[in-house]
Amino acid sequence: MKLYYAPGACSLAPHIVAKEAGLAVELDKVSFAGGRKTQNGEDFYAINPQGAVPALQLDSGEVLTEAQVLMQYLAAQAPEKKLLPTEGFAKWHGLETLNFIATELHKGVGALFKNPQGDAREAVIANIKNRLGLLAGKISDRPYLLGEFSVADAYAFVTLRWAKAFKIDLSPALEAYFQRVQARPAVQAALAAEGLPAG
Ligand SMILES: N[C@@H](CCC(=O)N[C@@H](CS)C(=O)NCC(=O)O)C(=O)O
Repeated sequence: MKLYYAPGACSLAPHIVAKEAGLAVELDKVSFAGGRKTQNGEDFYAINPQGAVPALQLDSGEVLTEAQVLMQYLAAQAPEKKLLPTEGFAKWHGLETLNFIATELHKGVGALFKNPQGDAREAVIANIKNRLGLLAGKISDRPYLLGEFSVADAYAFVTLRWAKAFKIDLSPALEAYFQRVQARPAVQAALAAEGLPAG
């Protein structure tokens, strides 16, 4: 399998999941500057017409996109690692949590990459603060979002990393959660492989 990624982008989440799952995944870095080229100079639009990372190329040659789907696929390749509940209501709660992260946090915090100004920026930041409060409520007093570590934590971690980079203060509970996820060896390994410092 090959994961197309950009350092620190949402592709970091499936990268962490691959490491947590112990799967051998080749990395291919996509450059956003000067057109979307892979590190071998291929046209990334030919792999994902949206031009967005992450994309996962399977050994069959098929390509999967959409971060939360990649993470579900990777988790399913190593069921013994229990990276996402697959039974009962816990399964639906896990999917609910992933969708919340994708649509509210990934796209919510990600809006700051478009560099909104003035009132528009204030509105984006107010929305992010509200959604971070909701995230903290979902974690509550548990170590991880679904109780045990899951792909949802890898995804939430990436969006919290962005929030911190944009100087949005995390509550003490969310900061402790961020540090707990970051301390995991698989997270450290993925950060190092992407050349990223710990936050
Ligand atoms: N719907 C996609 C969106 C992925 C996405 O937003 N990727 C960002 C990086 S975090 C990207 O590649 N942006 C560049 C672009 O879309 O042109 C998913 O959930 O995976």
